[in-house]
Amino acid sequence: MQLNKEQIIAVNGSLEEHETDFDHLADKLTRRGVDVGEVVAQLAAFQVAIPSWALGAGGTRFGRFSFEGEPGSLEQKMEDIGVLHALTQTAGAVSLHIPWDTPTDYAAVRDIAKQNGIVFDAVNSNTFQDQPDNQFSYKHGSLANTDERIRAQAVAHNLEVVRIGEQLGSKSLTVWLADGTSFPGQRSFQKALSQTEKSCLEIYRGLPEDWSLLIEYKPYEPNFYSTVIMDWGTSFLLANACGKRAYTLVDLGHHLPNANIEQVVATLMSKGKLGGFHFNDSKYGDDDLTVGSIKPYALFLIFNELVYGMANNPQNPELAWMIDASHNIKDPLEDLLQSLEAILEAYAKALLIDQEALSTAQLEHDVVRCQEILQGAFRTDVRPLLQRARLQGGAALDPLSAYRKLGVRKRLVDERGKHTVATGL
Ligand code: PSV
Ligand code: MN
Repeated sequence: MQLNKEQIIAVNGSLEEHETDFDHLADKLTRRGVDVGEVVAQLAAFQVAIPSWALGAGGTRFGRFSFEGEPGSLEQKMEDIGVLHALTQTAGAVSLHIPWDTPTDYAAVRDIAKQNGIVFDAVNSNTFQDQPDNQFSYKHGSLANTDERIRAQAVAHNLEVVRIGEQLGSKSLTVWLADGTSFPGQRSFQKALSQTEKSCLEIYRGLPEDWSLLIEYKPYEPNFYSTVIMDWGTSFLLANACGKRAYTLVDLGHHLPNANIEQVVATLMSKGKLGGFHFNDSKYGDDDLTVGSIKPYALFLIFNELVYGMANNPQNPELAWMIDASHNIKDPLEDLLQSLEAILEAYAKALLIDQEALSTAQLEHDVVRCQEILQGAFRTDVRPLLQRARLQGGAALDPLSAYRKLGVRKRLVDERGKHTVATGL
């Protein structure tokens, strides 16, 4: 299924209310010294990759409730991303997880991507689940395993993922390791870290010259006592050990409670080592909830650091942006539309921060003013700016309501049936 521009324009209907709201906001912001055209252009340019594993229903270890009309193949997943992109003009990339979404027909997948204006972002390896054709099990680890043969199998898998990504135009590999322990004494921390470093180096050395390695971290889960790459510091250390094109990837859900993620972002960017970002939200742990559904102010503060870093830290590469969520009870496409909106809202608000005034207030130790500047931007209703950016690209005024009015889910169920099951967690 593909949505075309005419359908979207028709469903947008009258733009009168939008124009009134936009003009009112633009006047206000212009008086505050904001270059509104520039903010709209930055919003229009912002693209977030959709993970191939998040288009069907997710689940928990207690069960999974299927969602009707789920994409049953990679081609159908690409079509779903095409729908998101047509509605928002923000979802112009896909991030594949291998082997969940190994293409069977590369030409067909490239074709669908082209038709829908989608590029291939980072490819993700999977050494946290055993595969039928694996000689060895990852039950006791992969890149950190005590058994050299298992480490070699895991390294070879990562390089195979790179070969797959090369055929699609990807330029980075994301490694997330489940390696760790559930019980004290189960494994030597120091040996596990040094094995992991060696394995990462082997992967890094096997990358094409224009590729980068993104190293994700997570403090616990599926192991509950320790994780080998537990935090940004460990990831940073491994990235440094690998070389220039290895970076840390921040997943918002991969921190212990109350971690100051905005400071993590600032530290990594100032050292030129923040390579990628996985958006989601959480209340307790790696909950993988809709972006901005629990802590929108924290997301805004993170974007403040990202905006500052993108403008002032040229040593940091362009970031690989991705949503990493699990859609357990909502329609996955609706959930992703909500996440995309929340990301752009936080970005837009961060772009409104008067960085010069903030810097002056900081120099003057005017703490109250510092807070007022941040909260003034946060309290602004920026939705007319998002709407304008979308309209300029031929997307929907209100993507979620357009999705419903166009009856997308019903059409997908009619095409695919009620019982297809998408791959992923
Ligand atoms: C792990 O929790 C993670 O965040 C990694 O990015 C995985 O590749 C992804 O989720 C999917 O399970
Ligand atoms: Mn992630």
